[in-house]
Amino acid sequence: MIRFVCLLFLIAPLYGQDRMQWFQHDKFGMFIHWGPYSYLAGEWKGQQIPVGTEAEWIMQRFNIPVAEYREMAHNLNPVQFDAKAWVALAKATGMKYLVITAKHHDGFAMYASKVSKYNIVDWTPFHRDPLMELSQECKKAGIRFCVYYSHREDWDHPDGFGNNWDYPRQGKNFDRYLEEKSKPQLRELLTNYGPLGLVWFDRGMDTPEHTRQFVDLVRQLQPQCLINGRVGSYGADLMGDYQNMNDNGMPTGGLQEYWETPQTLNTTWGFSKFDQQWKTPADVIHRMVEIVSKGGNYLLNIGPMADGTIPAASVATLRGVGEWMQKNSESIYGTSASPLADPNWGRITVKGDALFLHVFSWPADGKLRIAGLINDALEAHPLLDSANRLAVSKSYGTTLISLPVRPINSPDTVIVLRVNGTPKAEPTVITQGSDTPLLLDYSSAVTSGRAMKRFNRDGGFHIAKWMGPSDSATWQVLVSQAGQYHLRIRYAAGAESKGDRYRISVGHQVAEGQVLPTGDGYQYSTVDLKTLVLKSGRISVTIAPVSQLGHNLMFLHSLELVPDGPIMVE
Ligand code: H79
Repeated sequence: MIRFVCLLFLIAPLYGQDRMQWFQHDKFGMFIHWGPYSYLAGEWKGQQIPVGTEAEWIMQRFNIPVAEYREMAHNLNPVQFDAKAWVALAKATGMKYLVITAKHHDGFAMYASKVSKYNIVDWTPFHRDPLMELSQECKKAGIRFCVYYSHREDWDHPDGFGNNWDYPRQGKNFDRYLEEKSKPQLRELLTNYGPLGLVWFDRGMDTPEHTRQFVDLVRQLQPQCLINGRVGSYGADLMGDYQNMNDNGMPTGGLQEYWETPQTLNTTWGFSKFDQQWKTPADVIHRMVEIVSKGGNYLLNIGPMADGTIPAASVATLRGVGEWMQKNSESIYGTSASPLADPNWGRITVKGDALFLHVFSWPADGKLRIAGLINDALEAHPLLDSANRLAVSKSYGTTLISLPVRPINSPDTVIVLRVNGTPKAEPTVITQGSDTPLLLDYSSAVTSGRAMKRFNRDGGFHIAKWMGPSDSATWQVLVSQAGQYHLRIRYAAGAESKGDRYRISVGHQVAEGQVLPTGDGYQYSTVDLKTLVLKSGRISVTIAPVSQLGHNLMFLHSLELVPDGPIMVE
């Protein structure tokens, strides 16, 4: 029995890894928001959704009665819809997966559902199933077909979350909604459309128990299908396969888990006739490279019109991105995050012993500077001109590359730099200004063991997953002002961590503390630990649990060394 359990432990993470391979490789997906809200296009009885807010929220925003919204939904008739053309556009843009709203918060199903007549086949004159057509075209094109399903929010069902204008909150039986609609529809999607790449849930779930039921349903019907992080209750630990940043969110980097950021092409997800704030191909390429340079995936949205037309401005932008991808995608697919700090001229992606230097702004002196790279440079050339060997040198820890006079492929010219072995960075050293606290947070930490830098789904970042003394985080700190410092720790912790001991070494000095729970979710609070006297000079600071724990020690936000008043010069 014990042996069997051990075997499961060995295999389980491998299974997870295996499932994640395509996701990690592919980087770039198309998100599609399409539903009855697309017909309203941001306007209801003369009232407009302001540019900058979500047009697919129109039912909730204007408290449109269910009866009236249902009546409106009969008008959806996307006669211009062309699954082949949509998939071809995704493919030409370099996107490798496609996620479409099977049901958004308004409760309308964009596929042939037997669970509720409130779906595009039964409710509209269109009588076709766009998800079936898209899934078939995706299969032909080698694009992974995926669905978005809003599993908690439903403004149409009397027991769903969110519609308190038609259905008072007090009378709701949420379990009934889950059993009658949410789970049966998810079951249909997992059964009728072939293998799904992933299911994209939204807005979390109310409890970990309910979340578990959705995770189990996906695992049971399609074990290879990925589950996004928003399946879960936001206060609890991740129960999906990867994290999502907030809508349009961008981390500062350093995350050590699988993640994806959903982003808009203008400022809304569902189509709005008012929103013309389109991103340019350069904007999209720069965002994509930034995301990939930090180890994430980019899920970029289009909001087709009610008739099935994709707005011309979106098509134009995607075509521009596609032209760049056609030539440069080697520097995107299958790459991983750069270990180096963000350079001011662009971003860096990494594959094997190659660094792809994405130059967004051309250095005026023609010299590209890369700080903190430990490896020796072997050779450099533009990705699109491999015969053009560029001179490389190293001086005072900075690698210098002499660039061609002009960019080869604006808005992002890629230079390939080959080095000896896997690219490694000099550790970040935290320095201090005058009388300012030294902040030791996730971004400059080096983690060991199981300790991981993570996103918390409330929009913050922390270090978690420490279970024993070998799971640690370390910072290199340059103290320039000798004197007295207050050591502070900022963290969130659940009840299970109460009394857990942790140890912080600051140079040769040691401080110990015991975890105090901070409540449910990620309610960070700051605790003063100890006053220390520090000399000036370089020290390392390390934190780890004192003993083996059966659970996570804490969600560490940061350590702080706060100078105690004016400081005497040594
Ligand atoms: O599907 C897209 C959004 O509709 C969905 N997620 C992406 C992928 C989403 N669900 N919830 N939220 C986004 C956040 C909710 C924001 C809100 Fe509001 C702020 C809801 C009410 C206030 C923005 C402003 C929307 C309506 C008014």
